[in-house]
Amino acid sequence: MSLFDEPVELLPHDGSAKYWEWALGERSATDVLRQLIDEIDWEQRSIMLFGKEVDQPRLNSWYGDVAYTYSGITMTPRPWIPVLDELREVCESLSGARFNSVLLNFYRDGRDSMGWHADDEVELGREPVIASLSLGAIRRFRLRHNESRVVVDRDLASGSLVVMSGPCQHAWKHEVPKQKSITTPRVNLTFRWIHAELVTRR
Ligand SMILES: O=C(O)CCC(=O)C(=O)O
Ligand SMILES: [Mn+2]
Repeated sequence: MSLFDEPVELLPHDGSAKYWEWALGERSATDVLRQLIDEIDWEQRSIMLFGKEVDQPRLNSWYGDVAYTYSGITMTPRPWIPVLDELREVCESLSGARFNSVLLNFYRDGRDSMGWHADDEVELGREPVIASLSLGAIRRFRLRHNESRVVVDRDLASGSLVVMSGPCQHAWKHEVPKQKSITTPRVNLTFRWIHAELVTRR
């Protein structure tokens, strides 16, 4: 086992965000990235911003066993495909948790981003384990504590994994800011366990 196999803890308190610099074993991150860009049914969704409908600054797609409502949008899941099954197994074995769904985000270049939020929807349960796998361009991931406003920054390598757990989603928010100098794409997969019995109609 190499040093790369050992995760580092990113959070000082109030939950955990473990970071593995390399999670893919013998797999090439470039091959996986290419495969995902080709095989995933990417969608451009819109959100309401100050009463106006605007495109989300990224593409995304939802795979798995149950539907999910995210920022007011209900996503009907697509069935698992082999590459996602394979990546799910990687995430399950490193995190020790199980996942029945994955949200994929495609940041076409550094103008795409994701704003401050927590993954705290009721159907994720009280202290969700979320495994976040990154491929392609190195992008900054930021976590900000809700009370102290302490910020933790980490540039996420291609082939890396972040596993958030415990009270992380209650005590911290996270974002992927725009980085205008980045011209190459990144795909991020967040594996989640959706508790179908907790799904509410909104
Ligand atoms: O792209 C990332 O690293 C984070 C994605 C994320 O936070 C999410 O999908 O909820
Ligand atoms: Mn998130």
